[in-house]
Amino acid sequence: MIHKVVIANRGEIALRILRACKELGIKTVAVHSDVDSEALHVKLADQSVCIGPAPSIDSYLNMKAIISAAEVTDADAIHPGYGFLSENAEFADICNNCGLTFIGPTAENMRLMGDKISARQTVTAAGVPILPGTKDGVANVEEAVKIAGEIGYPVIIKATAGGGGRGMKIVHSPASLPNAFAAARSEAQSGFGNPEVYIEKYCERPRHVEIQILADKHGHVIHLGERDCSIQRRHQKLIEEAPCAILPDDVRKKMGDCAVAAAKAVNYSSVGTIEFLLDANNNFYFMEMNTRVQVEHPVTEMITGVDIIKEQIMAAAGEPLRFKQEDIKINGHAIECRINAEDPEKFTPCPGLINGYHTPGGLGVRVDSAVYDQYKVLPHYDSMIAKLIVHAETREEAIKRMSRALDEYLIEGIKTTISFHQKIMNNKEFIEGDIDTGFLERVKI
Ligand code: MV4
Repeated sequence: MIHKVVIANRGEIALRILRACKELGIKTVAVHSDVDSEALHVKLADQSVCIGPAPSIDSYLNMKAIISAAEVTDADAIHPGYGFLSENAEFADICNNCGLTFIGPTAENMRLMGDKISARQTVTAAGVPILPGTKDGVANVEEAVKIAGEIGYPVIIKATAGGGGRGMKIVHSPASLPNAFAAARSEAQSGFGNPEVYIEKYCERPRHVEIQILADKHGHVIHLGERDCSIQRRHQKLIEEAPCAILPDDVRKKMGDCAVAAAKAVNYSSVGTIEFLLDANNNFYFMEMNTRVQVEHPVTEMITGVDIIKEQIMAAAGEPLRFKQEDIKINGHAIECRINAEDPEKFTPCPGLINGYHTPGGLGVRVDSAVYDQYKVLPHYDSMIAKLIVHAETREEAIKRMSRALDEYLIEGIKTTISFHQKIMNNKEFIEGDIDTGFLERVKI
């Protein structure tokens, strides 16, 4: 078993991991930057180590400092959380070479799924549907024009080394292809250090539906159902829910089976997510795999009762999965609102001192956060300060419960997105479940 974990992250996810470790009887080491010494994850951990100055590149991304923190505290494992080093295959290799258990998938899993072309090829071989597109990278603009003509417009150009929507180009006609192709390659080079791009049929107004995977080191893979993450703005998810309001049971079953097949195809271990696009006719297509625990994992925890972080730690320790697929039952409906320290109209960051704080409570309400009264939200890091999660029997009740909980949530001294979420909970289309990834561009909030 694992005895002591270094939590290589900050904020609510560091706290989430710390809580799972405590319940498992595992000691915790917080690492933190110079400016994070008052952070809750530092206060609640058994030990803490300062790993560098405020900029992430010098602290939360500083591999040497994090490995040293594990060595000086005699820890035997590192949990990377999400973001930062969580999908860095080199870091996973370094952990293993230093005799530390990386609580996540193998470096090989990350490399295979991090390369979007190899991911497409691997899941296709496992029978998972993908959108029509190129099998390999597209080398030049002549080839791009030819392929796009065959697929039919609109098409989307994506970076092989990309992900999460960055650097994508939608192309509606042959005339605009050359410029878009050149721009996509140059953005791929500057953003990911690799200019290679590929082309897919562009799916209009899709829903973003993803399946939570749980896999151990013995070849067992199960899924915990789906989440609908369509409410997003510029590739930043803002609201997630589980299950998806409109997914027919037969499609749900197929999507779950495909996600398990995709994970098995790469011999995956740990928790992970298979992202799909769902079109208006309920056809679904593989988009990418996230080889980490995700921000929105709590909605799945609420409807399955499974502690995803505990399972992830136990899987990393080599324990076989405690559940079979038939043990997983979906119960009710859960919604998560990401509350950011931002201007609720412009979505620009608003760091500063929290001067008055009260969290909502009551049946079916969960707050995952690392802020407190008189806490200073820092400008150096992500602006998400809390996740408000509710659980109820039906979607309708969950929306009402979220609205009630948002009303109770008091955060003074800084601007937050609470009022934005309140408007969504009262939006007719959202209430009717009529959502897709274009929702926030289309609907006047
Ligand atoms: C697409 C797409 C439409 N057609 N691919 C965005 C995130 C990255 N994983 C891929 N993304 C998309 N890929 C095809 N062929 C639309 C998106 C997309 C999107 C997907 C999920 C959630 C929000 C989105 C917002 C804009 C575009």
